[in-house]
Amino acid sequence: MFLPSDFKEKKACVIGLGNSGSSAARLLQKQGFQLLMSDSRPFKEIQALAQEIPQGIPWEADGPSPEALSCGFAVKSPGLAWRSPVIQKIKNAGIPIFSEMEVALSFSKTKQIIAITGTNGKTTTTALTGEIFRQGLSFGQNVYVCGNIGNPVSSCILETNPQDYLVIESSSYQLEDSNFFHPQIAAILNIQPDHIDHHGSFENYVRAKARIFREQGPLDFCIFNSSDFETIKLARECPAQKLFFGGDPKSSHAWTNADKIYARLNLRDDPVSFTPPALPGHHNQENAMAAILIALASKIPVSSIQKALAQFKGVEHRLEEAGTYRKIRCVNDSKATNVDSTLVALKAFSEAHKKIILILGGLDKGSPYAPLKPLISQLAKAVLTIGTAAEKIESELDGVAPLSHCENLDKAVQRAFEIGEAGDILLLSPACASFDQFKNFEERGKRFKKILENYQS
Ligand code: UMA
Repeated sequence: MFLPSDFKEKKACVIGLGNSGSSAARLLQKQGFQLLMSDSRPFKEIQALAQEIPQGIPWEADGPSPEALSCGFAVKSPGLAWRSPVIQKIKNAGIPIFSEMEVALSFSKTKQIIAITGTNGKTTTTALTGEIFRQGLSFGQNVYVCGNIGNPVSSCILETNPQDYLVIESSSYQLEDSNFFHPQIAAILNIQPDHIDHHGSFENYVRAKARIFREQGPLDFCIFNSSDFETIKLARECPAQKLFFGGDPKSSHAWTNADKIYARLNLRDDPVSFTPPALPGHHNQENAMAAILIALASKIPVSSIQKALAQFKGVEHRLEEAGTYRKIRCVNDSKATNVDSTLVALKAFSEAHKKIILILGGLDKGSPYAPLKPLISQLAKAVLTIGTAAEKIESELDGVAPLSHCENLDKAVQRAFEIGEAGDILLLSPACASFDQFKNFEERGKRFKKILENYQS
């Protein structure tokens, strides 16, 4: 456990110059720590990141240097794998390593922590939960939405007060690094194979997810998806009070029926009905069920929950309506960086028989694309491939739908408007990471929306 007082006189080595690293450095600088930031990438590649580094903090490329290896403790960015050479070197030097999230939480004034994980849906559920809390909190209370969603916990932790709430989107990377993380309310939305390259195996990935409830006790809540096999398996080992969504109404705390969500905290209670947000797909109803149960467990008034659900418009880059151009509906799902996420997107358009023009590709993450075959053959008019994964995708999806090798997003969109007709849906849901051609999935999604503007008429 990171106790700031134990390390006050020691120099911190913050590993990784990304979003987490620079936020953690800012936080530690404000707390008076001596610092060195270290990135193992070469200077040329991190020059741009270095511009974000707070003034007065020394940093290095090509790390870790002997200076970094003589620091008193290290703060790890979530994307660095434990078996990466830089982490191994720091470990071998006997330097204690703490995660950005746990270092940040050691400065938290609130213990009211909500954590949401899952292979898919965690960003939407986290954002929706934040909206519900914003509607429902009392005067003087604040909610901070942070974590994997893009604001590191370090970026807001010093603003918190004891009455506030933290709603943390927790990735498997962050959970894997957690040793004392103790959310009062946790939710596991679903678990499908993902990030095997980082964790080494699916089993390790599942074990990382299970850390979300490891420190919980009988006064805490953990929410599980009854229709997700791996999630339900984990529920057996959870020490908190368990709430289930999506199963049989008799044994569930939340379920759907005729476009309504019914929810209750106690199986003996009558359920309250809610209208889910106007977002496509059953998965979004699952996200809403989880957010409603989190809110009920936090005693947020039902009327505030209803209001937030009605106002929620979804999250950028996640099945985001990007406009209609030349009578083709365009949907930006750039956040779909794995096959399962693309499956979720296709299921959201299950009525669109042979109308989907799907852009797939980017940086391959090692999972097979074959699970996409049934839905692609049912729904896709064409598949347009981009990025370094294109050839693998083409060979695995050969014969399922007409395939077009487009190299990049500009060419894919151009091709889509050549073959598309009124009423078609152009869906960017790449099933791949973006790093071969973009900085991140956000840049890919924004680029998609920008390119579409060329097709106004
Ligand atoms: N680096 C090294 N050595 C290495 C590898 C990386 O020095 O061997 C350096 C890189 O050069 C870079 C830094 O580490 O400077 C990157 O650190 P990072 O990968 O932890 O990225 P951050 O910018 O800190 O962003 C992280 C999350 N990224 C990952 O977990 C990969 C962001 O989630 C998160 O929003 C942010 O912290 C704030 O909490 C992104 C993500 O893709 C959205 N997450 C994955 C997902 O959702 O599937 C888990």
